[in-house]
Amino acid sequence: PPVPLPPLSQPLSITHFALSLLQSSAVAPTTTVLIDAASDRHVSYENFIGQVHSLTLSLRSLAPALSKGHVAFILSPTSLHVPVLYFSLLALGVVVSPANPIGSESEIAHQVRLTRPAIAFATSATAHKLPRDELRTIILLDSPEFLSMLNGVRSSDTLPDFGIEVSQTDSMAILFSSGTTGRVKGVLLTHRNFIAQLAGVHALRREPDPTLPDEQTVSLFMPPLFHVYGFFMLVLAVTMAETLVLRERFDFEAMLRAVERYKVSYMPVSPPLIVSLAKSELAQKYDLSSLRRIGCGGAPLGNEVVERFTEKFPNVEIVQGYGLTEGGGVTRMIGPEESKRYASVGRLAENMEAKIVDPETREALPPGRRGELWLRSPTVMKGYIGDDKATAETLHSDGWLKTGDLCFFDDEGFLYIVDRLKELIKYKAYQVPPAELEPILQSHPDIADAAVIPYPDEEAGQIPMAYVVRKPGSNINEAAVMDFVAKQVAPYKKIRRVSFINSIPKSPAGKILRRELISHALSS
Ligand code: AYL
Repeated sequence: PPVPLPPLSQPLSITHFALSLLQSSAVAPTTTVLIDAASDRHVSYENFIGQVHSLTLSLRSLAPALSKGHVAFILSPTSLHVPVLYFSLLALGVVVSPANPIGSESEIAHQVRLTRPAIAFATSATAHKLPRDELRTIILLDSPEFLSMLNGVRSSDTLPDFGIEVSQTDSMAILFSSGTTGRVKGVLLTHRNFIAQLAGVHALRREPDPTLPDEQTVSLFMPPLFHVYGFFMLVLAVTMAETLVLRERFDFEAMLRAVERYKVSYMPVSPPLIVSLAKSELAQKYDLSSLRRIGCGGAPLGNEVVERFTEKFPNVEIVQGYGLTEGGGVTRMIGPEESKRYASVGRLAENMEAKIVDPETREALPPGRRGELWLRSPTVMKGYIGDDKATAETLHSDGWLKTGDLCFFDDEGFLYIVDRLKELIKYKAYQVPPAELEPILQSHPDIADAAVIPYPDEEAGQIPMAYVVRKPGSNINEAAVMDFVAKQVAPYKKIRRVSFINSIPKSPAGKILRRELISHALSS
């Protein structure tokens, strides 16, 4: 039976909603919820809720006080502590803002300026990247102080309400995305956004699936927990009483070993991992027979890749989903028949409205016609924090969100992603905004002008490519350009291809004509 959306007037944090769904699944409290694959540490449901309970009490009595509406900035690799931290902060109404721990210092400083956190959580490996003078309190997740905050309550089967009234419309998280244009922005999400999404998916996943044996689902988590995909999949997995296997860093062979060791049945991934599984000889060395289903989202998945993968793993079903930070998970596939439609990303999720809009005339188009996908749903963000202009350009007052993706629907409601209209480059499903790299290139004394575009790549999907105009007299080469940028950005944002050109094509208003550069790159 579908889970009804709770009335909007009811105060409810995402933590309390998720745990109430967990309780309705009648899971044994001793069932394992979290496993750290590197150390083989196991945490049971009652210990998890006990840690959340304990940490929430500790955080509430911090001095200086941490209270509802404050922002907590989190800079940590995946660990067993991150889920506990999320659930505790959210129970208190504190807004969580997790950032990529491999970000550069200037990227992180920009994110801290956007979110104005009251507190930051880091690890002894990441803390040095935080701008100390802008942060009153920094707590290290691998410190004895934090461990003692977790251990005040040994185990617990329910979470008290802590006397804090969290409205569903209260802010819940600030995640990072560049949207359709420009630099990284803070995407403000509410508790309601995740509640609506959980209610929708929970309804689907509870439908009996005759192809799956009735046993504990063990999920191995590939997407990072700071990204909307990993963050949401984490909350969902707890809600569904799954066992979650976490790994601090990605390592292909360690991943195969973990699938074998923990009999993993489900993995949410992004396309590059399916490419690796389809191509790698290593996969043959491990017993992966427990694997039933792979969820894939975040970037386009090629047909040939799926065919190759299916030949090699005929018993593993690939269920594609499409989504974006600003709007949550938008589509999904249900069951083996639907998931054979390789070219489609599935049908609309619960509570989601969509239209295909002609980018020029803004006219809504019928099935079969291509245009920009617009979305309206209770999962859509409140806006970009502190950026009314970008919010107004993306989110219309009547609730429609422009995705910047070129798409069409077929007659049966299946969605197909054709291309990306927005500037965004996706390197292995990571966001690379050209607007961040262009000013860096332009700051080089030998560079007169520059533009960055996506270039197709089999393994990564796309790589960032720079078109560079040299200053008169300069003979700066490809390697020097790449090196200059690499020193200033996170590794996934590096420029990996350079071409020199006499001038960057621009519109009369000075906008870079990226389409022209992309056609130029593809034809040469
Ligand atoms: P962001 N196929 C093609 N392109 C995709 C797909 C897909 N399946 N999924 C995402 N994209 C692109 O904010 C598209 O251009 O979130 C989209 O606008 O980092 C952009 O990536 C959004 O990038 C899920 C499944 C959340 C996916 C997600 C969103 C992950 C990416 C929950 O269940």
